[in-house]
Amino acid sequence: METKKEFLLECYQLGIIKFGRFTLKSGIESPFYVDLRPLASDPKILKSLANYLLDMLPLDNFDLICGVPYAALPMATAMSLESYIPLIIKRKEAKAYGTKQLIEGIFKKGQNCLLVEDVITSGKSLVETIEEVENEGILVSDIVVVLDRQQGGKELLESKGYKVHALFTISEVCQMLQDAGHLTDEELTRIHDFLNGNPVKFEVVKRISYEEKLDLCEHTVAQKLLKIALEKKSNLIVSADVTTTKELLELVEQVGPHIVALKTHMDIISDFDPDSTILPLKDLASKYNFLLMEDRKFADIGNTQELQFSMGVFKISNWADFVTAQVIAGYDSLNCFRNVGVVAIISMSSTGTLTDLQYREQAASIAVSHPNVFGGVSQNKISKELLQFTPGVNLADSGDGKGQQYNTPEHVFKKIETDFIIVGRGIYKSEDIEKAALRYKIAGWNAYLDAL
Ligand code: S5P
Repeated sequence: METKKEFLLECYQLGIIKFGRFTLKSGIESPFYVDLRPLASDPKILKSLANYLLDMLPLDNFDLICGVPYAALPMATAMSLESYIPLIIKRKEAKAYGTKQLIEGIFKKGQNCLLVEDVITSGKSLVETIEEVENEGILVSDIVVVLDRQQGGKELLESKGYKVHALFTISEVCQMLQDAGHLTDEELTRIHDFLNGNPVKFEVVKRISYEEKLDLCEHTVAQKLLKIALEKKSNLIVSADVTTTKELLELVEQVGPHIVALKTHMDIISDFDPDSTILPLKDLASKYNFLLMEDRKFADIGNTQELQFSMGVFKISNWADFVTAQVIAGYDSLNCFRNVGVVAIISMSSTGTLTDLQYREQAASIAVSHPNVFGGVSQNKISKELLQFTPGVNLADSGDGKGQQYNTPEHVFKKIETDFIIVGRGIYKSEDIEKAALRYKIAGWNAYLDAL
């Protein structure tokens, strides 16, 4: 079985929790908004959810299950199917005709009923529901909820002698989402302030423009990239993960006019040849005005990296404008990349990446201080002095089944203030490659403008 965190991330993809600025029914402004109803639209998730909830409970204690209408009805039904505990249904209002009963289904007075609720906030509506169920002669001792918003509900019910079992608390959810790169440090602080009853500051911090970045970033490659971005009104980098020279050059002919840089993994080109692969590529780069980014992700000691960079079949130093490198081997390992720019890998887009907060902070501090480094590949906001590159961008998919996790251009420009999006399969696997490139270019540029 997947971990609770993996399960949460799957649920998150259904859009059950949103971060921003929301006005609640009470008029209060909240930094997050929760709606668990979409969980019922994914049968696999609903079934897992039922089992996660059942696993927390002393099941022998219950004769009946009842969901609080409406969001918890499918959850209670799924739990009943998984546990064989009979379901009863509580109406929102008693029928005005016929039997006038409030509870539908077969039950006897004195039976103990497990109540299921999606979210517990203040707990007041649950108290009312419990009363209505108890008025029918049914006993209630336990309530199971998917999410505890930690706004006093659990305490209120416990003070009345009920046991509340919550699968997740909002703090736990936010921490998991932050670890997975879906929530910034500022958003997390705002949520903690909100939960602690402190005033929440919603000031909208505008992201910095490419013009302002031109003043901040001195590295010549950074300057070139920013100027191309402004000229072409593009922040798109295409990841050309194709495996032959022919495919590579055909791809570039189509995407060239729309990109600021072409990202390659030259070691996957099966017929690589400096003359027939690199020379025409260089020509296309000057024809369409874009830079060449070799995504080699160097990760060795300086001496080995120096050899990998300038020797071997690919002789990257002869043609790349900039390269990616891990910082795992430390500051000095990056000294060998002379005459090119380096983009440091600060965090990764894949599930289970080891680039946690502590790693990211250390990686960023090397990146900011090293003169060869002008940027970082990151899924989180990084220092303004670096150009930020974000892969894992796709308008259609949320993942690839192999660990890749996707975000939209909107998310990465607004939430993590990236400077360049890196798109691979979203473009080169598309039926009309040129159209797809244009679509991502426009989406990226508009998302950048919207974030300003
Ligand atoms: O964290 C990362 C870093 C990189 S550079 N996640 C990534 O996906 N990449 C690269 O971006 C990856 O090696 C691939 O070349 C590209 C993403 O491709 P896509 O097809 O998933 O868009």
